[in-house]
Amino acid sequence: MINVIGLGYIGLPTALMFAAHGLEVVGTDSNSAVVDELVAGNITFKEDGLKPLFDRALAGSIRFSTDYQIADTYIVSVPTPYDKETKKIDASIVCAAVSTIVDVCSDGATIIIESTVSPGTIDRCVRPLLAGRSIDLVHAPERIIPGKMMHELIHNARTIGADNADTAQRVRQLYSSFCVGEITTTDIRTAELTKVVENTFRDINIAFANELARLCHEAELDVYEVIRIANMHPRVNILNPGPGVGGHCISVDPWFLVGDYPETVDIIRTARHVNDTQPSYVLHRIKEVMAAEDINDISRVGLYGLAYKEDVDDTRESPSLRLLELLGDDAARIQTYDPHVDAGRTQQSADSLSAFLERVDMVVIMVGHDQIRESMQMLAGKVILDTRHICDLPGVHSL
Ligand code: SAJ
Repeated sequence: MINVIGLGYIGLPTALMFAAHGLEVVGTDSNSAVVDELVAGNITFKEDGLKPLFDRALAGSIRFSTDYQIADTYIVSVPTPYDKETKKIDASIVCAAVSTIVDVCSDGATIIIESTVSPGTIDRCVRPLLAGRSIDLVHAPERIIPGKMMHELIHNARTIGADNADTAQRVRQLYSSFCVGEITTTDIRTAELTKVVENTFRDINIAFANELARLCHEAELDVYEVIRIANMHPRVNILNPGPGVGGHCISVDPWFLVGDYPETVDIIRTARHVNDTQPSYVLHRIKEVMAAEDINDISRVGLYGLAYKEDVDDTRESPSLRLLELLGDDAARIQTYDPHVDAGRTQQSADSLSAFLERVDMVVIMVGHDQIRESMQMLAGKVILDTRHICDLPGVHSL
C-alpha cells in the first residue's frame, strides 16, 4: 500500500494516478478541510483532466485521511518554503512528515521524498530521522507543469535518487505503473541538485527574455520581432518576456542555491533579481502608458489575471499580486479580474469579464488565460498594455 503525504498540487494527482492504475493508495493531509472535500467527492483545485482521474481513482481503492497509515511505501509531497531573509530552505514540514512516518511505519518501508529540497537537505535533515531503523530513503522529485499535469505525469522522464540499485529498481518499477517516460536512476544528492537546476535554468532564461524586453523598449525596438528572428538560428531558443516569474517552483528553487552558495553563484542571483523586479518594471510601463494616453485615474485601469500563469487558479508568488503590493494605496482602487480566481481576492475584483471591462478605460493583460485570448474583440476601444504578447488589436502597448 502507498501512503501519499500531502495532497496539494503534486501529491493529489500523484496519489490519484497510482490509484487509477490499480495500486492501493491512501492520501493523507493534515488539513482536514482538504480531506473532507476529497471524501465528499470534490477536487480541491482546478486542473485539466484532474476530475476524470479523480473519478477513476475513486472507482479503484483510494481513501483519504488526516492520519498516517501503516504502508510499504510513503510518498512525501509537502511544501518546502524558504526563509525570505536567508534564502535557505525551510525543511521543517518535510522533516515533520518523515518523523511521523518513522513513528508509524514498520522496518522495510520505503520513504520517497517528492518535495523539492535544496541539495544536501536529505542527508543533513532527513536521513538522521531514520537512524537505527531499516527504512529505504529515495528522492524522486516531481517535474509536472501546472496546466499540463496529467499529460506530464504520464509522459515526462523521471529521476529516482536512491542509496542502492535494488531500491532504485523497486521504485522505478512502482512509477512504471503509470509513467511511460524514461526513468533514470542516480544517487540522492544528484537527484536533489538536478531538480533545482532544472528550474534555475528556466528562471535564468526567462530573466534573459525579460531583460531583452526592457532593453528593446529603451532602444525603441520590437522585442518579439527580435526574438522571433534570433530564434531562427538553429541553436538559439529565447523564451517569452512576461510580467515576472510566479508559482511556487521557478521563483523559489534558485534561492536554495543562492542561500547555500552565496559566494559562488552570480548569474543565478542576478536572474532572480531581474525576474523579481519585473512587476515593478510593469508598473513603470503602466505609468508611461497612462501618461501617453492621458489616463489620470487609476480606478479606470484594470489588471486582467491574478494567477501566476495561464489557465490555472494558483496565485502563489503571482506577479499580479506583487504588482498590487507595489501599488500601495492605489491597490485598493485599481480594478482586477481573473476568471479562475475568486472575486473578493482583491478589493476591486469584478465577477465577469464584461463587468470588469465596463469599469475600465485601460486593460493590463497580466495573464494569457484562454478566456481573454478567445474574447479579445471585447477589448476593442480600450487602451491595452499587453505583458504577454497575445493581443493583436491596433495600438496595443507592449512591455
Ligand atoms: N514564464 C515567462 N516566460 C516564459 C515561460 C514562463 O514569463 O517563457 C513565467 C510564467 O508566466 C510563470 C513562471 O514563468 O509566471 C513559471 O511558469 P512555468 O510555466 O515556466 O513553470 P511552472 O512554475 O508552472 O512549473 C515549473 C516547471 N519547471 C520547468 O519547466 C523547468 C515544471 O516542470 C516543474 O515541475 C515545476 O516548475 C515544479 O514544480 O518545480
